[in-house]
Amino acid sequence: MTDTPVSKIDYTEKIPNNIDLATDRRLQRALESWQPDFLDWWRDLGPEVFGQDEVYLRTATAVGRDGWAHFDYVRMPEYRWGIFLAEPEPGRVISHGEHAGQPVWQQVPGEYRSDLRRLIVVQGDTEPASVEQQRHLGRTAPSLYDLRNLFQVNVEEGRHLWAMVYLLHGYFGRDGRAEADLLLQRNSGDLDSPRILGAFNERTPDWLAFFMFTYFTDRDGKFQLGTLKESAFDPLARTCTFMLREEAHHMFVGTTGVQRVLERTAALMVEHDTEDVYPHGGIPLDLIQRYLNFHFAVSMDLFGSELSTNAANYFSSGLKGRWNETRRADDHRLLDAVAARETVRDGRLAVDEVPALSALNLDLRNEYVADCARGVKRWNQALAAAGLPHRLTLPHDGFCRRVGGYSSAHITPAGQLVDAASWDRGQQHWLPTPEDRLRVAELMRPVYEPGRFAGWIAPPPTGINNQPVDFEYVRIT
Ligand code: BYC
Repeated sequence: MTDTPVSKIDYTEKIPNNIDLATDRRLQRALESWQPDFLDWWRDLGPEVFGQDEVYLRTATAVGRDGWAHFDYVRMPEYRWGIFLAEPEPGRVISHGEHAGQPVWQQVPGEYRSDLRRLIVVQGDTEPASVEQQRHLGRTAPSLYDLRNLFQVNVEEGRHLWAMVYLLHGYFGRDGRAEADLLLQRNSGDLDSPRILGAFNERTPDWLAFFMFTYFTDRDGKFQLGTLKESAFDPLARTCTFMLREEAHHMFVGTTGVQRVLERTAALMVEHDTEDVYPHGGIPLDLIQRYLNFHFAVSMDLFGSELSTNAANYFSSGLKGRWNETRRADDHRLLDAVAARETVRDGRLAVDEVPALSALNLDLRNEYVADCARGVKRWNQALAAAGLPHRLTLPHDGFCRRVGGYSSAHITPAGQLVDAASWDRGQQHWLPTPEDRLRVAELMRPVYEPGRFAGWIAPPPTGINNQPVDFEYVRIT
């Protein structure tokens, strides 16, 4: 394995990279033999239909902070998926855990091999899963602008898969190669061979679900990558640092997507003086809230249990840090620290004190919830700007959970513990109903004329890469 990366990305290679792949023949051969399987998977389970169409896409050309991307028309199967790591940080030392202060590792220590592999596999599994979940959405895009954003997200999730496969092939030998093959064999929603984490087996059937997914579920990606970026295993840290740069656009798609839906809904509510905007071609606010509740809850499950010895071990051994680890003003070891955890006790919600080291999934989840709340605040400003008193809210952390301490109880969005009968009665008000799904599906008609937008969503204020909003973002042949 070479440890001397170059910052410029070499596009003359079969697999573009900035890791000097040509000097490591074994790794190069391994990756080149995986590449056709990836392309087969992309053809079979990647975006439907659009193989010959030209899409105005961003491709990474360097890994520095500025000017790292190039925009041009690309046929998606010809997209240059590659392996890009952020620049090495000279003298970087481990930021947390029992090895804090020691130099970071360029190779995988034997004792952490299986834990590290597990983390990389779980991360890698989510990337192709999301592409599979979004496979059909191109048929019903509300505009060429949105269609292009969907494809940008898809090709970059494909690249993030490459990022994890590079680590598996480069550092985990034969079992790493076997895991890389399995990443293409498990599929979202497959009964026999599902994706590893729950949210990645849910459907993303329509564009409202897509925007909620990119807001809530991609945001789990942002926070998990933020902890892996602190890893003592430097190749993983540098890989995740660069992935986070691409991830920012995915956050943008979710935040602005929901915002534009809301703006349109608000405009229709004001224009027709009614909450029932569906007959006027809009998505009603209460339905948007139910989608929000669902996507928030399944994304909260992605953080695992509030108390987790896995999480404690990952932290102590240096494999996974905390969000903003280096900016935290504590000892970065947490041996005596405590944290507050809400739990269900004797039929009530109660807060207790737990060892901080065991509560690291909760620590990350709390950071995530605070970040989610910022978006909701922004969306509510759109409602306020339209002169409406209505507001969206994040449900309680315990709402509709299948993982962790809340999963044994029924908790309403407002945070009330209820019995099974009340839960069953309430569900139709709190979670998308079959009728909601049908109504949204009815509105999902493709609009593929430059500058035109479906009636349920407002146009964005600006285009991509300084192009006008009515730019031909996808040339459909
Ligand atoms: N569904 O000790 P616990 C992204 C399993 S998203 C099913 O509480 P731990 C992206 C768990 O694996 C970011 N199973 O969990 C977004 C464990 O199983 P084992 C993805 C679940 O280990 C959008 C057992 O339950 N990256 O990038 O502390 C588009 C006990 O659990 C679930 C990562 O997640 C679930 N929801 O924490 C594209 C980072 N939750 O080991 C991309 C890497 C838990 O006993 N992963 N389980 O068989 C991790 O750090 C941890 O594995 C987790 C779980 C945070 C996921």
